[in-house]
Amino acid sequence: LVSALAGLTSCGSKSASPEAKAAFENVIPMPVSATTSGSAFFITDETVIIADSSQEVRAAGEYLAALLRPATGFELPVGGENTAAAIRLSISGSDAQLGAEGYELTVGEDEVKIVANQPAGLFNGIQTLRQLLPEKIEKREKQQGPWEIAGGTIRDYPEYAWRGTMLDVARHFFSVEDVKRYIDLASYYKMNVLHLHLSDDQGWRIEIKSWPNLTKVGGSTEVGGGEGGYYTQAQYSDIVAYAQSRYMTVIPEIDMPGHINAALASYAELNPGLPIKREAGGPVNPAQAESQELNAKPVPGQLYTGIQVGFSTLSAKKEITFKFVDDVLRELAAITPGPYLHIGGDEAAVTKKEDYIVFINRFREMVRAHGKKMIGWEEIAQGDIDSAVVVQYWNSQKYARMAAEKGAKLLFSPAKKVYLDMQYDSTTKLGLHWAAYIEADSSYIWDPATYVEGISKEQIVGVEAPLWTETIANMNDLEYMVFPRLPGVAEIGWSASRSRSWTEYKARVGRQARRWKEMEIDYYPSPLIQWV
Ligand code: TNX
Repeated sequence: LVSALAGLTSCGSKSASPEAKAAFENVIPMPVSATTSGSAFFITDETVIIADSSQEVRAAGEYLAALLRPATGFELPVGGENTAAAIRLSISGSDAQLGAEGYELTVGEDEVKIVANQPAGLFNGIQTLRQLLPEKIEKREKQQGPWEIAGGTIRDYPEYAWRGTMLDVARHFFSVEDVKRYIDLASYYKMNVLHLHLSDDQGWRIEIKSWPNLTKVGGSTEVGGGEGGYYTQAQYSDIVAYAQSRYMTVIPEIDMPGHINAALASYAELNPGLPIKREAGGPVNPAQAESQELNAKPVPGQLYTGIQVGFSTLSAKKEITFKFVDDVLRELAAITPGPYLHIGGDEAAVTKKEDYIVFINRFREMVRAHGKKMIGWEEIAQGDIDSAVVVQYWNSQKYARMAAEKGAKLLFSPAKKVYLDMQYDSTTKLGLHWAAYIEADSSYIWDPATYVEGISKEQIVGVEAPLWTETIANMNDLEYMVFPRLPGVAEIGWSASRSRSWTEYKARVGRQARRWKEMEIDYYPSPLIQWV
């Protein structure tokens, strides 16, 4: 109260405190433009949220109220016109520059206004508003105010349409609650895609009603021999709906024709029965397991809990293979409102090259037949792909260029920069380091538009940071590997490269730690960043 009163000038207008102004200047991802006016707005027990122009705007208002009520203890009713001091959410539709996800946030003395063309823009504006408030706003119990927001204007819209993260729930299973928390953490930084890696050698995590053993057998374990788990279709739909409410699209991945051992262990008839022999020149196991148990040799067709890669394949000779794939893709398409199905396609080291191409081409047809677009890891560039396909670049510039030459769009996930399972340095206990040690600076200092020679910005849909979970078993591990790197990747996707600098960014990210503490995020306190 004292500092709120101190902000009152003689003529009754309120001037912003240095802390509120600092918050205004430290938003991540960095907005396109942000100017402070010198005044301030205070959320009080009289504040109302005006958001009634449509059901979705109303939902955004309710979402905002639910964020603000616990810490402020205020009622914050959501409704229509009112004379009281207000936070007003509205759709204008006439500001082309803002696009589908942009917003304009104006903080005056008596009103906070967020205007956008689409509800997704309002949602993004709300994330910015959260960062303008004192960090204790993130606490779930009532705190002492004042709830000051510095006055000013922020105009903001993203550089890339696709800003995502992948969670590997196959190597270690993560519960529906965990996935929802991850959605909240990623959407806080305006990420809009959640890619779920739903199958791999060690586990099958999505119920397929026509092939029940996939989850019954294939879902029964995980890396290290834990009990694994899977999502029923109803639980998956619950995740999808939760993501939608945060304006995130779920992209489900079934990894094929390699990384398929959990399915082979569930249905013997899918097993090609081949001896394990890698194709000459195929990828080597990148996951250098340190423990013997994790390095255990897989036995074809039996459940596997180690972390070797590149040893399993579907059989292109068996027609049942394609019945299986078609059933899986059909059921998955039916519960996935997003436009994409991810078919994996990586590290098929024991699949013959001619078979691999047959697989990719047939997968592409099936995905199309079920009304979706295909996305796959960079190796699918070898198939007959076109502009309807998205290729996810992770390691090979050659494949990335091959994909671009065929007209495909590229999603950028360079392992050396954005693989969240890579260790920070040689002392990091979790994670792997086959691609690189990736400190906070390295994951931030790169530009998708110039990273691969021969590929320009127009060919890139965006960036995605994958979290592979061979060594990541729970939320604490996850948060430690994800923070502080994920907000940096979110900024690479959102903010123009010309406005980005590590020196400037590291000061902003250092100030986020106070928010992370309130949100109980177990971040890695990188020594490169001054945490304040
Ligand atoms: C490579 S990147 C993989 C994954 C592993 C990861 C470990 C890619 C498409 N495949 O199967 O989990 O390395 O870092």
